[in-house]
Amino acid sequence: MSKFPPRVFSGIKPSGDLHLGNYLGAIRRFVPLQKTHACIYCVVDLHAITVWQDPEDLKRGTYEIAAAYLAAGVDPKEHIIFNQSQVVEHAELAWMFNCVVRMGWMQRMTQYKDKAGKNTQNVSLGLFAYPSLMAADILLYQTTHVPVGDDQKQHLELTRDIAQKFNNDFAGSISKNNLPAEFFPIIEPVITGPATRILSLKDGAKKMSKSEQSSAATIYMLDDADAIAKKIKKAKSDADALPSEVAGLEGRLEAGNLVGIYAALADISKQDVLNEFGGKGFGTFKPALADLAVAHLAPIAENMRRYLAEPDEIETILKDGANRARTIAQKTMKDVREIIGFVQ
Ligand code: AQP
Repeated sequence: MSKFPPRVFSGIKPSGDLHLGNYLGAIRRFVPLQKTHACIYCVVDLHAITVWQDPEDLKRGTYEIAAAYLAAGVDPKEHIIFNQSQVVEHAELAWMFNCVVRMGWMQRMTQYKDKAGKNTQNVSLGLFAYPSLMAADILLYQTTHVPVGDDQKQHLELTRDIAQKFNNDFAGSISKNNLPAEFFPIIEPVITGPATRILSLKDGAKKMSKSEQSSAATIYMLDDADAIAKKIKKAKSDADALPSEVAGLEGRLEAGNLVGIYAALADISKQDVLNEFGGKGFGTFKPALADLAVAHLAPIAENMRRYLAEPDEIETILKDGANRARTIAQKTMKDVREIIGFVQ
């Protein structure tokens, strides 16, 4: 068992409008973890600027993500909600990790390859170094568990490698400073449930994403009931009835996606969904999914709008969260500077 107290860290970047994938893959799963773990939920604005962000949109996105955390049920008093740029230690530790991580490790990151595409000479250095910053976000708080969607799995594996390499590279200094040999924890990814990868409603080969251009492909958290129902009814599907066993969804990406969304919203398994809808066509299933999605998401959107109408309240919550996060971060960084050999 890990000697570290159970602590959760996760974040979402304000790089566009928050969508159902962010909600089901991450935010929805943040809430129950509050019962068993000390949780730190961050708006990772330093990550957002790895691609160009209009300053006004960046601010708006930051409020929106904080509002979504609150509306979904994260308790900012018992736990911590803050935006990353208010705790400068994230950037400091990321620099140190840039000097630990190897180029070859970073070059293998598929998210970088996908985002850079053929444009590798013209994307920011920050986009390439993104996984070091993510490792710093997590390890700064000696986090043990990280709930994320499936697309972040490779970055979490890299975080484990960075922690391991740091612990090994500095083993002598860690011991000389009377610190535990496992200075940084080897984190556990929490990638569970039926909705770890929500797909575009228009193309099952792509994940639902903030940077998707087609709004018909994406359910946004602030969509109204009408828009949600329309998008689900027009979502790409196929001509066959739903199977009665999960194995029957193999190779039917769009059908599997819609069944996964239903399961996640109803908090049941995909098999439970098929027990109810197996043998039925999309003419029956889509309206039922639309009703469920509206019933679940509309109250959250309403709650988000209430928070968004009070930006001062959000700012107070973020500032208070940042103050508490900083206290933990400063303690870690004091030890890290000592371990590395910086005079302080
Ligand atoms: N489609 C998805 N299905 C399930 N989980 C998802 N997540 C993102 N998309 C899906 C999870 O949401 C959390 C926050 O993601 P992020 O904001 O850090 O960046 P991302 O994964 O790159 O998300 P986007 O929406 O696709 O943003 P852009 O287009 O700006 O890159 C993470 O836990 C992620 O796994």
